[in-house]
Amino acid sequence: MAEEVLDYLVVGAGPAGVQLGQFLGHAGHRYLVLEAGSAPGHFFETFPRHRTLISINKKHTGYSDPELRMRMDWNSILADGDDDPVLFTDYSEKLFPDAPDFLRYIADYAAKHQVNVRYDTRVTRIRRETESALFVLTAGDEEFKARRLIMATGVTKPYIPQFPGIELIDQYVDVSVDPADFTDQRVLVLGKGNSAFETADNLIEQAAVVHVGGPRPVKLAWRTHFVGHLRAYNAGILDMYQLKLQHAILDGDVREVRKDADGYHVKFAFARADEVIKEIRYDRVIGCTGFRFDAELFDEDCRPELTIDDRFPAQTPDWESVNVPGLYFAGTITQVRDFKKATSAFIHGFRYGARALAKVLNERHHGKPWPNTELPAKPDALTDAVITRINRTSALYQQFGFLGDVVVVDGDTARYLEEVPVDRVLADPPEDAYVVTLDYGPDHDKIDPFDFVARAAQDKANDHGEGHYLHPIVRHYRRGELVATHHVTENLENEWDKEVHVEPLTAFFTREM
Ligand SMILES: Cc1cc2nc3c(=O)[nH]c(=O)nc-3n(C[C@@H](O)[C@@H](O)[C@H](O)COP(=O)(O)OP(=O)(O)OC[C@H]3O[C@@H](n4cnc5c(N)ncnc54)[C@H](O)[C@@H]3O)c2cc1C
Repeated sequence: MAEEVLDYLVVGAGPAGVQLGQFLGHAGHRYLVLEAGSAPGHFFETFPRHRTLISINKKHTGYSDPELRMRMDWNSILADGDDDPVLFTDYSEKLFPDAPDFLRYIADYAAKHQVNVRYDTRVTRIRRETESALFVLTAGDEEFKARRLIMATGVTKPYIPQFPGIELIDQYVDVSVDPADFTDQRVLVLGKGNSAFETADNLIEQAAVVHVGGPRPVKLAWRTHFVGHLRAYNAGILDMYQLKLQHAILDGDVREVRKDADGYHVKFAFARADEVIKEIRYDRVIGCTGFRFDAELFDEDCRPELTIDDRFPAQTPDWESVNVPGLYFAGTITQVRDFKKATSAFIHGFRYGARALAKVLNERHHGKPWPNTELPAKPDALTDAVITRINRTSALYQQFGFLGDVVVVDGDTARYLEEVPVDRVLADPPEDAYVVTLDYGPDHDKIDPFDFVARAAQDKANDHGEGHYLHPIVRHYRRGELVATHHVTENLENEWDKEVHVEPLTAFFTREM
């Protein structure tokens, strides 16, 4: 192996690395996935700690179209050229499934597709040869070489904020998950992401007081539409807070933690109240402050630049490192591209990102253009193509505003390209192009989700208006400049095939062409 030079090395056999392996293999590239664990999906052997996935597994949809079913199946990964895919919905009946079911699923996927993974192989150093620019990865006493490297390592290190006493507190990664260990205790959970609320939710019956604290106010997923914000599923503590049942949410920063025989003494600076800093006593403090990418493996001369508090690798619209050519990223670490907006942090988002990355690699390194179909550059033909896609696509539905279909017009013909990152299109814009996305309207996260007056856009032609809820948007760009936007009106059941959807769209294309 030492002397073999591969087209691609992929580090990590989580859902992203395994799926990418399948795509690379199917395209005929020479690749190898290196995985520290003994089986695929190693992350899910430990996480989520409370063993329930937050990704929806809606098995019963009433849809027969497999593409539509994927809109409700957030855990299956994709496979290129497979008409009979392995689907997670066959592994669990539960809407919020158990992590061990995902492990069974991903092992079967990897076996079915014979994904080329070397298990029990932890990469400890990544360097780049000066002359050849090859990536050289060290694992144990072996070296692996490739022209290109794809990091699909997930978030491997806890992100730990710094304040005096941080070393005294428990951490999400290894704290007890048995509520009995917290009976009648006062517990502070630090952080306001899903791991914090998952931890708090697990304790609300048994602990006397649970405070969830962090600098930013709680954001509700059903308002922001971001899956990583607080989900109704974990919101029991919010209910108890609002009903004055001891548990509470605190907005502010921990300044210091001290520990003595009486427990933990936490100096908490409240963000909103005038009391500013208050010392509160707890029996336990648990840090649930998120995770980050580990760049320490890389030698300094090929270490990727980091962003967002140094938590993630900075990436171009091609998922390439901004400072290390040939180094790409896949999986949850691609969430920097649509941070806290769309779904690249989660399987149901990055599975489409990984599929698009495979197309990017084919285009950039193997001379294969982005797959496209040709159609007449006529309003009716464009309308037909767009209406057909928006009524089926799962990729644009999940990766709202981030992936788009692109119609490139050139004289009498047009080319239709599916699922291109919107920022990639705009980075190198064609002369004349339409970008089709599904998206929420502007300020959608500022509107009360239960204010039905504000959301009355449904099924009214709103050529000039903007729906708040998920709906198709067609934007016309000339040489990268936005010249016109059309909103296809909202529909309760996401069926955009009525006259009210089709006719205004045709009129839009007629005006613009
Ligand atoms: C607490 C928590 C709960 C989550 N729950 C969900 C959920 O329910 N649904 C969902 O869609 N997303 C969830 N996520 C988001 C995300 O973690 C998962 O979608 C998924 O694990 C990401 O897949 P991945 O392939 O990018 O990375 P991972 O699944 O983390 O896979 C990375 C792989 O790389 C391997 N690896 C790392 N470093 C090395 C190395 N140096 N050498 C060799 N191998 C290495 C690891 O062993 C691992 O197998 C959660 C995240 C957190 C933090």
